[in-house]
Amino acid sequence: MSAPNKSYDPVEVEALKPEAIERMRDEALAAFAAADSLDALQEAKVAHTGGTSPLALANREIGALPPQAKAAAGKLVGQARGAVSKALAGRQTELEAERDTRVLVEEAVDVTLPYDRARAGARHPLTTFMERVADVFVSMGYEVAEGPEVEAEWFNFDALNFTPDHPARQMQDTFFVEGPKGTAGDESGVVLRTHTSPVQARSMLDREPPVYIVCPGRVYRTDELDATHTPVFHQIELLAIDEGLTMADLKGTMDHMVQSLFGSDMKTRLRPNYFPFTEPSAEMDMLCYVCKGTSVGNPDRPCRTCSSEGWIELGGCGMVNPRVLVACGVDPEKYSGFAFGFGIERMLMFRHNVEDMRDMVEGDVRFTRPFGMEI
Ligand code: FA5
Repeated sequence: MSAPNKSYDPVEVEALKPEAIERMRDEALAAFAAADSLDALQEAKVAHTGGTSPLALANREIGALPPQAKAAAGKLVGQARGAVSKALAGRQTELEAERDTRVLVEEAVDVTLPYDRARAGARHPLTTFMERVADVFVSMGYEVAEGPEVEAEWFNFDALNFTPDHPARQMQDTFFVEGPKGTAGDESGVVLRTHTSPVQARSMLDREPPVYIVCPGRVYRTDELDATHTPVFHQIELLAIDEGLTMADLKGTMDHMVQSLFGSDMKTRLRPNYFPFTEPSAEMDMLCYVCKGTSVGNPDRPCRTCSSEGWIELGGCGMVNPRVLVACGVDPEKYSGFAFGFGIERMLMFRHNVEDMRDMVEGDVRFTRPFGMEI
């Protein structure tokens, strides 16, 4: 810095000449404009606005000027520094915006990409749906009952009024664990239960009436695996034994079930059928929950869910045969009861438009995942 000008003589300071200040300003502006990153801008900032920058040094020279020249020089340097600060702030804002845009692109996360982390498991939709159905009956006061999957032939067939020559007892329908009744001189063979109905007999023998039970469980038949059959599947059995029960109670109970599961405007219908353990017996259908019957005779609005039948087959039902009541120690003069049994796989198929039952049993998580993480 030059020595103070005590004599008040005009002094020519090179660094304070207007053209010098202008050059310093323009060099600073050019350096900021050329900075292509925030780091480069920081370097230019130090070089052109720092304590040893040309403009800062020029500013210090003002002190050496005679008083009458100080104001003009101060104004000149001040304007130049103001322009430099403004340009610096402007470039800073531009580069920060560029950085933010780049970061948003470079660090964007594609949330649809599959990721490596092990996914939390969830229960199979068959299990959760079976429990949901059972819950409908639990909320009506029914008790959940269980029975063995490896079952005595007596419970699976005899107690349920299947005659010894009933076709269901044949090897081609039933998995025998120990030979059919009589083959080895045994009282009763041992089977993989072919339905959940033996739990009816077990429940009546275990409990005093009234009996209200719901039994979800796995059953086995020698059916080939195809789009609508599997050799291992699930059923839900319902049994109510009390004084004065009629088919009207059965139908009312089933209407409540379909309304709980499919909507309040649902209803059921009965078609005559035969089961050895119920009399009378019926097949129960529910109104198609998709078309509500409007597709019947209406070729313009075909329904895939019910094949335009208007109704969907639910399962078998009827009033418990008095012979079964007697075999299970219940007085048929005092008590009557109804029973109902249906397949969970078939119900899950039409409820969720599953076209092939094999998808349910093959264990591919791409089938189960859309059902969510219900646990
Ligand atoms: C029975 O098993 C009777 N126990 C039902 C019953 C209970 C009637 C109480 C009266 C009183 P059925 O053989 O029709 O009935 O089988 C019932 C349901 O099991 C069928 O409607 C069907 O949904 C399902 N089902 C039968 N075989 C298979 C199979 N191989 N794969 C998947 N589901 C099946």
